[in-house]
Amino acid sequence: MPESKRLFFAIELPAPVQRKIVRWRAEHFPSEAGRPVAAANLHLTLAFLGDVSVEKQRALAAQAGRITQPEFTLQLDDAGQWLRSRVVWLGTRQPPRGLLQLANMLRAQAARSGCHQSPQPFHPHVTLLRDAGQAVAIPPPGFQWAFPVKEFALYESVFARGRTRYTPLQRWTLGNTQRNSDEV
Ligand code: 3AM
Repeated sequence: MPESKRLFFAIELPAPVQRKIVRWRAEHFPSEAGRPVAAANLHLTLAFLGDVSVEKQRALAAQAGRITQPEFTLQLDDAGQWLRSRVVWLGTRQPPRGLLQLANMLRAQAARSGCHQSPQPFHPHVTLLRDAGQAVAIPPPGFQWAFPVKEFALYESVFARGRTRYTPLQRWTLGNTQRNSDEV
């Protein structure tokens, strides 16, 4: 069988934000609320690709490299639970246009490359707890954690020894308007 990897595009969270999230989660959710996502795995998914061959990975990476999108600021100021997917999440009340455009482009490129895309609209979120099948009280986020997003990454998801680990394989810088201005 040809080698394939389970891949997705995502935004990495700065380590200090990951630490703040973990502290906030520990203060507000009992351990039975769900399975906490490890601090280093906290991310915001842009497009899920599924199991991808080496050739398709190369093609998707080449297409991602052609995206020219401005940087934006992401403000985590919302929280909620989706009972159907059994997750508790953090999100943003007003997703920046740059975030939505970036996700839409990556999702469209993935669909054109034959990666099945969910028909659900993109709901930017950072998953905090999985297997959260019982409704839990979601405290109003008493924070507005904002950070600049200057790049996005292609991640591999590996499940080994009972643990899932997300590893960034490749990164692309946002705000690369050089190419645009070259074309003018
Ligand atoms: O950002 P989150 O953690 O919600 O749920 C999985 C995770 O998203 C999602 O891809 C991210 C990295 O694993 N995911 C897993 N399987 C999926 C699927 N079949 C999926 N998203 C859509 N369809």
